[in-house]
Amino acid sequence: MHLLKDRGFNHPHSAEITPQGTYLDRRRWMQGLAAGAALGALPALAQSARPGKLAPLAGGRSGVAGALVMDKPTSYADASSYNNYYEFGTEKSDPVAAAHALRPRPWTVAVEGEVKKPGVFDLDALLKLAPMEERIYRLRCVEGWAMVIPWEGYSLAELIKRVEPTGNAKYVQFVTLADKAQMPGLASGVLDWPYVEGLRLDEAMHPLTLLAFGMYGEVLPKQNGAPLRVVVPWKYGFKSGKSIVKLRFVATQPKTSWQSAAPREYGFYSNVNPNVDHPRWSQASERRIGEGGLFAKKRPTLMFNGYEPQVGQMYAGMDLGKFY
Ligand SMILES: Nc1nc2c(c(=O)[nH]1)N[C@H]1C(S)=C(S)[C@@H](COP(=O)(O)O)O[C@H]1N2
Ligand SMILES: [Mo]
Repeated sequence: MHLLKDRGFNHPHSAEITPQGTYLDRRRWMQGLAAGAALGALPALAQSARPGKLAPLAGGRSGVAGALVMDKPTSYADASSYNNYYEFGTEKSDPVAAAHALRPRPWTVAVEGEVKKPGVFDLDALLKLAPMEERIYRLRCVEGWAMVIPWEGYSLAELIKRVEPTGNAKYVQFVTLADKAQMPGLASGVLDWPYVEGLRLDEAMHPLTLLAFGMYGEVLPKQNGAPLRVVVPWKYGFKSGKSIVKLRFVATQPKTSWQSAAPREYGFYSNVNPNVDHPRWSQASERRIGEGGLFAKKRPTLMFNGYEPQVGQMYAGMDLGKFY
């Protein structure tokens, strides 16, 4: 209940808001990408008219290679109610129930470490830093389920270029919000807080690495990482940190929360790979959320989550079993 009330929070300024007509046209195009477009368009349009929807946040279709997968998007209802966001609890249904306490404004992102131009960026400045694009990405959770989500944002490289990493910058650490007043899950010791993640600099600069502010043509719901998050589509979902407050450019491989919690299970790279199993389960196949119930057929997991043509070269010569 509180979720519906919560959806009206004041997020983008009017300049960022696209007239609803434009949004609907874009939505039709998006749905047209999916197989069975005529059928698919109906639920999406009905959904866009639901009460209490978030503020529109449109992006032009991305020209980045691989940024628009043809798969049918997961329903907004599933993508915004089946979440991993441990700061709000460890059950899939916890974030949607508890994230109302998150305050996505005012918000700043600090950039520090090995950069020539460190600083603190306000959310409003970040929203205008580069043109928003729509990206339709597969998101694969390490637990074995997957979704297809249309995001709005721009390549993280746009921000990285502006802060000018020094020659010593080899990695980026992402630090996410940890505030007990807003996040009931911090009372649990399940992970080291704040939730931290990291990428090698070339991974962070890859055009597919997205700094996302919205999804499904609206600002990000709190449970999906408002007001901004990273999305790295060829890696397991936990690499895509939500509600980012700091980027640290560093010389050595930074600590990540999941690696600290279970180093044998969660490596720094965590590229989606059907041939490298999790120690406790196979990664050879996956289940798409929203596809039939218990009897839905699993799908084979794709190397690099299907983004091998775009990202495979970054790992040439690496033993992916060792660098899992
Ligand atoms: N701060 C933070 N970011 C996080 C997580 C988290 O618990 N805390 N969970 C990760 C995991 S395991 C996944 S699968 C994705 C889920 O993103 P979604 O809920 O938007 O689908 O967010 C990732 N980002
Ligand atoms: Mo995940």
